[in-house]
Amino acid sequence: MKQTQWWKKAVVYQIYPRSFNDSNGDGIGDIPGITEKLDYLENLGIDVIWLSPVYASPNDDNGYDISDYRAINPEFGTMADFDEMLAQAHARGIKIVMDLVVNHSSDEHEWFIQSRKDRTNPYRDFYFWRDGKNGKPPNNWGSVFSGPAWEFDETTCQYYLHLFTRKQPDLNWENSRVRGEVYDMMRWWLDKGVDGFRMDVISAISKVEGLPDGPIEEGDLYGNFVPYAFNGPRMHEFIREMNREVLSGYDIMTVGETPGVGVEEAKKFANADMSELSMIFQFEHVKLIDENGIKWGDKKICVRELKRVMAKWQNGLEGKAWNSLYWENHDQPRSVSRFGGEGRYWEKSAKTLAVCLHMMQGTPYIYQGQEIGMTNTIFESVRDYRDVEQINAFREYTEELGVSEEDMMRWIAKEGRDNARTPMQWSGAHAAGFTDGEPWIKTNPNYKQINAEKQAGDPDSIFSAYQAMIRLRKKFDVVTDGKFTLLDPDSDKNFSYTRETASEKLLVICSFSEKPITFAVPDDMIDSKILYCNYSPAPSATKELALRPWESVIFYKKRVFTDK
Ligand code: TEU
Ligand code: CA
Repeated sequence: MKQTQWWKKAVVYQIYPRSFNDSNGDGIGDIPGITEKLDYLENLGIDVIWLSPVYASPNDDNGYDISDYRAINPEFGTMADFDEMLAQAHARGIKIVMDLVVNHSSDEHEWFIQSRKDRTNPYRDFYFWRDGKNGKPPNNWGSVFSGPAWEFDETTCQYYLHLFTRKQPDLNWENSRVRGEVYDMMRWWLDKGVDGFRMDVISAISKVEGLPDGPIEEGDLYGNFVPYAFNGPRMHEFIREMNREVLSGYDIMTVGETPGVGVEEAKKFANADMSELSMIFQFEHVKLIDENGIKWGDKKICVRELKRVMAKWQNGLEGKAWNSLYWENHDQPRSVSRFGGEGRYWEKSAKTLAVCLHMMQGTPYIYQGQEIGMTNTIFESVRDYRDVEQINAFREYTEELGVSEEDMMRWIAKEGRDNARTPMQWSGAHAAGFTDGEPWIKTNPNYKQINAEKQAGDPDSIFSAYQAMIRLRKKFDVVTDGKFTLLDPDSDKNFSYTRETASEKLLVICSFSEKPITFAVPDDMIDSKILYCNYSPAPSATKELALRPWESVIFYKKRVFTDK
């Protein structure tokens, strides 16, 4: 199959189905609800939908715990609804990429049900079963969602490994039967016509033999599994095998979710030779807030650091591999709250974040609601939480680690995943127009001010800014192909860069400041043409450019050559 790399020119929109649009009033977003909104997405201009999991699941982690990889969760609809959505999307030229969650399954998957029955069951080795050590788990690893990464099972008196919740047992990729089953299932979806996969924690599928104890920091309850579970010895071997067995047979897009992966590993994962995946999601820019790998705290993001990380990835993969570009997803807080300015500069900063991300090299991702500037929510009580990570972390921090409830409420409001999972704000009607019933999670109280209905027809809206960024990408090849150079790396006030090819050059200037600042336009871009500004009137490209708070400007120039 010829691999056309169409995804280099594409813009992806992520849907978290549970929170997107409810068609039948049960308070849970569903597949017919997505089909209803395809016109909205076509109008936005996106090319691809990445659909968070819609498979059968007991929902311990909202669908990231799958009990049947070939069935649709009845809460979301039927397989016929899925086929209809796929056909309707394709009719509009929109592709659909599925979430592939195969580092682990649900404990209610048939493989695990078999596996836990007895030590000699043919499925036993589909998972990691180990004896305990003196009444304790086999090693000191902690789970991502609090507590130990091991669960004792009385049926056979052994422990099984789960890097995430105890209802998400890790699949044993060392077993070639596991890999064979996964590849079969992938071909089944691809033959149905889906356009690719986003691969959940794919950097964790190879674990170091012997599963050694992880390093443990003072004050920590558990050891860190990262050195032994991420970037494992056989990771690239498995992905290359998957590529040969499955991916190379289709002209699709693949994106690996790869926490813990740096530029060097990424060059293998997303190599231009197409031997592994199309691209990966790196985590460095969204982990800048973490201290010692821990996301709960009061640390602030520094613009200079953000620029350094983004530039490192832009330059590091240049000509060798392909970047993905994202500020948000269903695991991250809202970008306007995290990197921008809520309040007075909400709109300007949301637009500037759009400009800053979409003019970089790579495939941009828009998370549902980002295109209208949805913000972090307000948690009045712990009972508002739905996310297993938040619920467990609140308990662990306040009960075992001596953190005050007040601090933990504040940290979760800042970094918690439920910020991204409040219902999509369609209108100012009941429950933001998301459902006629009671939503499964509270609506962000600001839906009367921030909603899609208000913005979709307004040429000055954040929505229109996203449309404009998508149009620019389609119109100017330099947005896809241009080499990235960061300008003014030491400034904490602006995030600016150029993109250039042999025939075109872009200058992208983004103020990340609430105060007026000035910016020195490089000589060769003085008097260049303006393509976009989030203020009017737009400035012209003079040597000393005065930028208004959170102003963003894009200048463009065709390059002129003289024959030698
Ligand atoms: O996330 C994997 C992951 O390592 C992190 O993004 C992590 O969930 C987050 O940082 C916790 O703060 C993927 C999915 O995107 C996530 O929704 C799932 O919960 C997780 O895998 C398990 O499937
Ligand atoms: Ca529903």
